[in-house]
Amino acid sequence: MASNRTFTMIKPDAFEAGNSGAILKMIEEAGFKIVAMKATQLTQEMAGKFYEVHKERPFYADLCKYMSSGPIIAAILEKDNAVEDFRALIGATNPANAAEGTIRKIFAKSIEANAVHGSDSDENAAIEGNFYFSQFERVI
Ligand code: DGI
Repeated sequence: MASNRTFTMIKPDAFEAGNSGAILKMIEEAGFKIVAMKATQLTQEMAGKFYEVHKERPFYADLCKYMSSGPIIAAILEKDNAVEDFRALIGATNPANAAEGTIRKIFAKSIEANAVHGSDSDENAAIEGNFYFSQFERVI
């Protein structure tokens, strides 16, 4: 059975543009409950740890620099079929390929500055949520 939680970040481009509220509204209207949330800023080193799975990819250094370039919002979201449904809500990695009405289509600036993160598996959702939140910082 699919887990009912996923993990998201509102990335520096969307935070800086003042789009956090509008994005969170879309998330809630799509049926997700916010069960943990914080505003924070990653160091380049922490971004490197978060994106360690991508460390062999050519864009890794740029990605870590970008993700530590300004504040973000990290959150754990709850809904049936959370991971898959949230990936559908955010749209393709490259906003040029994202479907109409998706968060990335509306708010992303580029393939790198693409407004939001969404976990790609139940396993990664748990790992990523635990990266940011202790047991006491989330709804049980
Ligand atoms: O799961 P996604 O965020 O949709 O995509 P991913 O896991 O393949 O990549 C993680 C992030 O890395 C993505 O949100 C933005 C960045 N990225 C992915 N592909 C490229 C990229 N950044 C650059 N500059 N170029 C890429 O080709």
